[in-house]
Amino acid sequence: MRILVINGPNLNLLGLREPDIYGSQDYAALCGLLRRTAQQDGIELSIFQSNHEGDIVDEIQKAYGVCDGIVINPAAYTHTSVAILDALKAVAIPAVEVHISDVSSREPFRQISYAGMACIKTYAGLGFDGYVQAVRYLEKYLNEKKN
Ligand code: CA2
Repeated sequence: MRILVINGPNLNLLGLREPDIYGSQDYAALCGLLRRTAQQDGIELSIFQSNHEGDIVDEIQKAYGVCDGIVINPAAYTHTSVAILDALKAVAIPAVEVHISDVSSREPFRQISYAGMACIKTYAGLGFDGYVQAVRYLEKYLNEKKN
């Protein structure tokens, strides 16, 4: 099983500021957690981060026919990007949306998620653990689909 994790703009700076919202661990710690999860579960996992909308669209397109599932935190593009929504719909790879913070209790402009409209599930407000839960949800979903 191959799962691709995509992180959007500024998530590479995790740990630098706003620890009350995003925690104090850095991006390398998030990648380490994801790699350990993949090793424990015996899955192939790749991680991609970009600050550029088009690069995220390209990565989603490249996953077509290669990856079984996508975990995506589009960060600020969550609330603006129809292009990422369309790419997720175009490849039709089961995708799970993750947000470190509880976006539902934040500013009004964070209440819309375009990418979420193409996702089978959303985890928000669970910190880094939301990514682990998203990977595990996808594993279960894909295994059940196989049988
Ligand atoms: O809660 C999340 O995971 C978000 O996707 C994070 C985005 C935000 O725009 C979304 O509304 C919710 C922002 C990521 C910015 O990360 C930072 C990294 C270092 C310092 C400050 C912010």
